[in-house]
Amino acid sequence: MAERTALVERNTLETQIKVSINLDGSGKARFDIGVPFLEHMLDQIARHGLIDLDIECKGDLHIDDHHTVEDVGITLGQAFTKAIGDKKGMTRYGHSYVPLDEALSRVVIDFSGRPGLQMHVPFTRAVVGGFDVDLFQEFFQGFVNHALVSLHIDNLRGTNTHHQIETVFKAFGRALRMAVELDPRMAGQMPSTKGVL
Ligand SMILES: [Mn+2]
Repeated sequence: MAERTALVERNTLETQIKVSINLDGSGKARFDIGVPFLEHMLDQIARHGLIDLDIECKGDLHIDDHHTVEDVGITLGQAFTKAIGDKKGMTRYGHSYVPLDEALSRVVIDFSGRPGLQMHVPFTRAVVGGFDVDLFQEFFQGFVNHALVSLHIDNLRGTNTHHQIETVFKAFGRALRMAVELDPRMAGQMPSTKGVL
């Protein structure tokens, strides 16, 4: 099996980012981003997706977290596209429900080749861990636009904001794992009757 790894660098005047990824990893993670709550969430993707992730970002945090969060999402999406390659033998679809105490979220993903985001998370607070929760939409939109996926995110219930978003990221990690998994019964075929994705 070819290694499904990628290293992507993305440099703008606002952020300089390096993302290294291994889709068939064990959940090893290292982050040097400077936004601790985002790092805590990215760690969920690695751990629950069993994806190795190493992300460095020097961003314009003196302005706010916006460019950093959005651009990490973009670069992570680019790294997925590169690591996945031609999608032959890949499961393609993934979904997961994850609870955390009172909170429950569902994430459904399709590596369709077409970007689309439906994110329905009724946050009970505007800020969590010093982090502006509006930015999660920016993160996922950046990811979707560059990983070329349909992504449906629903927080079904929850009153604690930390729990609401942590269940989203854990479910996202598990849905990713399912979707990128190579299915030996597919014997290298494309997961589409069109023959391309
Ligand atoms: Mn937590």
